[in-house]
Amino acid sequence: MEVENDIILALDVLNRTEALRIVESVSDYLNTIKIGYPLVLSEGLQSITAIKEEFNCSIIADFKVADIPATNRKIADVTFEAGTDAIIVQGFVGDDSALACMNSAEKYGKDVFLLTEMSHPGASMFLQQHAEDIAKMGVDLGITNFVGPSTKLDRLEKIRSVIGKDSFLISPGVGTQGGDPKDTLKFADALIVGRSIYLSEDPKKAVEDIIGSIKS
Ligand code: NUP
Repeated sequence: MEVENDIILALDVLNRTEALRIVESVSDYLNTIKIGYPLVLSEGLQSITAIKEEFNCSIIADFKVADIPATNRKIADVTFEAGTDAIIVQGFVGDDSALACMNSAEKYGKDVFLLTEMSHPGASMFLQQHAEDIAKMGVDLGITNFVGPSTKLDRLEKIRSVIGKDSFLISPGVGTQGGDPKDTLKFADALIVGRSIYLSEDPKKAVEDIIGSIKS
């Protein structure tokens, strides 16, 4: 996936008109948008289709898919039918559940991102202890796209060492959650940034500031 300026916008707004306005304002700089439950549960899966059609951008559906294989397969199929380019899948549910999403992605010619460890403090309670095993499971399955936290760079470095330098690693937690853009890119290929951009009075300027801090 070619992520322009190494920044993925997390579009966690609840209104389609606002979503379109924000994407429009940053479209000179960004070509990859992550859409999750907030927008899709508010405005439907068609909001993915609408944004994709209007801006011709890549869409990553952040559904953190975490069910039994048969249900995962249905979720992934419906998501790809809507025009999504990639889907984020939880690894902790095990290889058969991840494989169901991979099979769907293969059928539609799309991608799976495997979520290894999460960026929030509570992730240290359960998920962190298994993150490297989850990453290893992904490698063994042939997954090449991963998600890891920018808020814990030592953990991000470990995940990178498990998945190897050629895997594609995207990292949420930059900005509002405390992660630093430039430091994160020492280990990740692209940043996921939400509130620091979409809550800004000037989202375009917010993106320019992040690009500036990456280049500084
Ligand atoms: O571990 C994760 N942390 C995280 O924040 C995995 C995620 N997918 N996310 C998502 O990234 C989160 O749901 C939100 O969409 C985005 C971060 O947004 P923000 O903290 O920059 O506003």
